[in-house]
Amino acid sequence: MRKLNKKLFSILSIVMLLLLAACGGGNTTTESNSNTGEDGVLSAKFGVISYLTGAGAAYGEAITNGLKLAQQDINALGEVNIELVIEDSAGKADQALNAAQKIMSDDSITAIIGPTLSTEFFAVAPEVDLNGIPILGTSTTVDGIPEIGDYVFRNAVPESLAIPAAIEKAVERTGATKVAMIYGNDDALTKGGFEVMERTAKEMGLEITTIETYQEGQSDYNAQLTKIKNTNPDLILASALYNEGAVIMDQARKMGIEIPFVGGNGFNSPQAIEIAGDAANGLIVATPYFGESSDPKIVEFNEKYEKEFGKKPDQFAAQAYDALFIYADALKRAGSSDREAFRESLAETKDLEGILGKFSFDEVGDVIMDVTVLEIKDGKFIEFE
Ligand code: 1QQ
Repeated sequence: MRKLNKKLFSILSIVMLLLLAACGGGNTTTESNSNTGEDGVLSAKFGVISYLTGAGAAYGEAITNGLKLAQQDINALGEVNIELVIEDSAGKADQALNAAQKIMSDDSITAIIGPTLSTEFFAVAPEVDLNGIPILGTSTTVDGIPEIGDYVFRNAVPESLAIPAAIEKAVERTGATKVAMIYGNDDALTKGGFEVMERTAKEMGLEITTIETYQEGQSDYNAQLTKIKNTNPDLILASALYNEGAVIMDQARKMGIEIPFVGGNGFNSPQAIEIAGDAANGLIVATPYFGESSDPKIVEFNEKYEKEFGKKPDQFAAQAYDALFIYADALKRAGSSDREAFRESLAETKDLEGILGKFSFDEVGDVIMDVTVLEIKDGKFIEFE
């Protein structure tokens, strides 16, 4: 409803502007930040807020690398020219908001990408939305993100789509009936992921043996894991970012807990293997990006990324890469870097072919994606058959 009202409002504003222009109403151009270079190529600046320093910095590194690679590829096509203004949020909501304020005060910036964590995004997006600046989350997976407002979009796989797929496959394959749960109770993603896990477990009639919680940056999980071990579950559902999740798995294996873990989006990172080593074996996640896929688009993306950055991409890099193509496509169709025109055409994104498949926004600015369930085996993410 709110969307409709806003849409009506913006249509009326455009009609008013056209009328004023027709009446010779003076200074009525809407192209405050519309930009066409000497070469005739439409250009736009996008602000990026990313988790680049701190314990989860590998998320932000993958995202900004994905964006930079897409920027090169888009600019090389010569249809539009994109400039990125990148700010570090350090994974902190207050720092993300400072970065957003800096970006919002620059009238030459058309739209924003990020921040990385849902916790940060929930702090930033309502402000950005109020200021009429389009914002797109490439990694923010919690329920309710696009519903923040008309200027808010995401191309990240929703937790409510990925987690049930992972749990269903894990249960189907292991025959599990009893699950223990653990999650971080001070982060939007880990809490949101937990809610989806609990709902799914209940819907599937699984017995929940215990629900344990931890806090950001915790290093000792002995108490929680002892409790889990004593309840003798078949599976552990863990809603964690990689930095805590990998430590939990490492300590669990050291305590002799060998059962599989099912994680949400936060756990789907090569960093889980990097940090936990062999202890990460047995982690099951669902993802829209499978690195070992033989899909030529994925193979080409992997090669380009590895050549540029000397390491393999992950889901976060792939989603960010597609995100900038979504922005470039909206910019082309808008024919202007004006924020309002850009928002209108962004909302109309339809069947855009990305490396993660065909992309459209639904009417709230959310996305439906196909996911593949993966497990870590012998230190590698492989398809979970
Ligand atoms: C969120 C996430 C994180 C794992 C992004 C890095 O999905 O906070 O929504």
